Amino acid sequence: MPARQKVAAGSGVPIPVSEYTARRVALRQKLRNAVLVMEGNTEAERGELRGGFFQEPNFAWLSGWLEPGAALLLAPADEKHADGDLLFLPDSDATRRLWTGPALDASAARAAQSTGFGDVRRMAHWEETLRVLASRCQHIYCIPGSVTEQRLRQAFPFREVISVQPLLADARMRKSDREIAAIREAVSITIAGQRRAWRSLQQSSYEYEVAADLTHEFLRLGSERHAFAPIVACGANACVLHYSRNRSPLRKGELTILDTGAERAGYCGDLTRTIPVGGRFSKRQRALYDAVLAVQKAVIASVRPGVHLGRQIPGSIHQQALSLFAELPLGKGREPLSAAFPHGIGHHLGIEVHDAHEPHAALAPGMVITVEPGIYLPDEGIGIRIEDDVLVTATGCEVLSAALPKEVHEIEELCSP
Ligand SMILES: [Mn+2]
Repeated sequence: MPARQKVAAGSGVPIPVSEYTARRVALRQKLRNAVLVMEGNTEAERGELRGGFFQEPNFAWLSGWLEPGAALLLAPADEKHADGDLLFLPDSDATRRLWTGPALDASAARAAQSTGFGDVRRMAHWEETLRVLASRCQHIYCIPGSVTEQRLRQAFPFREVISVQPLLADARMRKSDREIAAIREAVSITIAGQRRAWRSLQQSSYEYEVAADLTHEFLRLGSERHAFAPIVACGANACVLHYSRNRSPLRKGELTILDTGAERAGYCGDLTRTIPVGGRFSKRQRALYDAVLAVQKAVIASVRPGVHLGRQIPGSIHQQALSLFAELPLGKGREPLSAAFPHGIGHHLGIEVHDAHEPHAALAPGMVITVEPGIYLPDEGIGIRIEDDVLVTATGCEVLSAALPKEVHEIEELCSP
């Protein structure tokens, strides 16, 4: 194992407010006679006592504003709506300061400058401004399924309320250089956590001890939190795809799936390795592992602009993985492994671990996806998944997590006592 990696405190890759402004400018150009209405999460939402306040991801992506109780309005980028880049903030009164600390509000002299919005107003002016903007536009865009959507339908029965999701997903799929830099950091911390977890797996008695070491390594290296509940799944537990109880004993000779991701500067990593407890693969485990690895490498070699990810799309990398598994009759009764591959080949990665995406969009440069074939044989107590994070480039792809070994001999070497 290498010496512990050092990361200076606070050396994240914050996205500057100018980039958030640019995101809104680009979106406003697509609004066409519609106003976009979005409310951030409030403190009452999302169980913040357990996990801390968490901003609604679309709101965070579009505003960079991570405090509760805010809202925004965007109008089309035309002459009629030159003033259409508005952030609304709750007043920072004595009660708010007592419970949540000092926060910028609309009365601050540099509110617009420090948030990058054209105009920052008090939340008290929200309803009135919304009415004015909505009266000028034919449609209202919002996040489907949100409380905002219900309220808009009641307040504006003669306006068409439509989903902004396709527009946002289209923009969010293509990562900027700064977003890619943040993902690289998240991936690098995730790699450090994986390496530590492999070692921990050989010294621990329970899955949760490994999860604890993983968490320690992530936070120590400056990750804000887990991108998702870490999966440490030994033996048959590995066949439960989103297993995260992590309460079972580790049994020597069984394979353990470690599926985990650090969040860094708001962006996620997501890596899976399958590691034997005791550090050695059995012959059967090795044959299955090498099959999954071969499929994963073949799929990664196909990732390039123009290729599709989706399960249903003919010729997609998902279908490629399925047909490769179909040629591998490695089930207990020599059935093809395709029957043991139940989930998608991967997903987009960004500020959310399963990031916003348009299901029918082809891959394009700047997109970041995971490639994670897996097979699950509960009768044998074997689940195997191998997952890397991959950046689509102009000519192919770059494996952002290439520094984390995945060959059997490398794993056995690194896990040997
Ligand atoms: Mn994943």
